[in-house]
Amino acid sequence: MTRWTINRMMKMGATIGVGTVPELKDGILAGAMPVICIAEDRLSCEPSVRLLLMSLHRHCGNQKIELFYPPADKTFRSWLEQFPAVNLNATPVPGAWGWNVKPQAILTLFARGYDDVLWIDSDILITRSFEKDFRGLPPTIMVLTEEALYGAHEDPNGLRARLWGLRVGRSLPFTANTAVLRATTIHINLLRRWISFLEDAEYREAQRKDWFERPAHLYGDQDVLTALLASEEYADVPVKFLRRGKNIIHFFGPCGYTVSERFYNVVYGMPPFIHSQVVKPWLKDDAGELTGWRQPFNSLYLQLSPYTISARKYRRRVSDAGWMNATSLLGKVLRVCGFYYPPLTGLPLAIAADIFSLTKRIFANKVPAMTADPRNGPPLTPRTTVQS
Ligand SMILES: [Mn+2]
Repeated sequence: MTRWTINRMMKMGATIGVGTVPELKDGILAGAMPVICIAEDRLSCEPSVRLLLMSLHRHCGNQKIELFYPPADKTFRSWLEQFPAVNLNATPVPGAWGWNVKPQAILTLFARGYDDVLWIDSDILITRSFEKDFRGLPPTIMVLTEEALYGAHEDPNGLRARLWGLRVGRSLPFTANTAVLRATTIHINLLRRWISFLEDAEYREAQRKDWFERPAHLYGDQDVLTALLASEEYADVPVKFLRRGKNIIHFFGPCGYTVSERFYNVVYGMPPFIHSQVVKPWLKDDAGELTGWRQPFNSLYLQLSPYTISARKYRRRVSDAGWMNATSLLGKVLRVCGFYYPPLTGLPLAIAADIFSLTKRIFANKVPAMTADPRNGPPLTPRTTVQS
């Protein structure tokens, strides 16, 4: 990237708040890495926070990390001393509520003088360095991940923007999943707008309902960001999607780790991020919540989770590693047959799940597709600001 390109990008940059363009520019030219931001407010999720920090340290060395973790006690604080690059904030993120914490946390760090932030969900495990994906990245680019492969994977013709009543400026190739999210001070205006939408009464009301009762644009915070990025106002924000399988595994449900993703990983190696989306194996109650006719399948599949298999590397460094064990004989057998190698453990189940979902798709194509009524939105004018 040339200095000319950066100057041009800076001219394109929208609202700049705290943090100055020259500083940001110097950082990018120097190939600086964004500061990593992690926030968790549940004591029950401390096992995943510890695993994330251990795996970050193992693969990314002394990368600067800002951790928001209000339940931090004396034991946690002394354990944390082995990671000098981690700054503990034992206070809640200002203005955050429930899951809705990401834009607030990132803006808090901007206010402290950081200008380039990489949010990582606390339910992610790092398997290798991801520096090459972020070092020296143009500051205009927002990095997100492709949503997990399930019903909400797509955002056809700016569906979420239309449901919010926004004019559609582009159609994103997938719904944005914000488990990994890079933003710079150039995106301050967008982040503030994201917060204002999260404060919307309709959104807040929807969060009190079950997932299946919520409309697509009110599922969660990432659906709101998807709507904004597809809207005319923010259609010029360049977006880079980290791809499912290649850059991240969203282990969620039977399609959480497909056969093609597994083959890709066998050939090219594991992606740097493994996301234990929705079901958290370290929470005993969560694993027990699996119900219905798919329960035995899902329970077995969870024992073969790439997150859990990869977490086993750290089992001697955690106080309770019991949840990392397989709970059934079949689970143990499949782990051994797969050589405890994440792409292979669970492969037989992934084949079955892929065949099932393919069959479902073939039958679904025979009935008219269900589409939401657009409340608003002109014909699409596709833009070319999405990279993947
Ligand atoms: Mn998550």
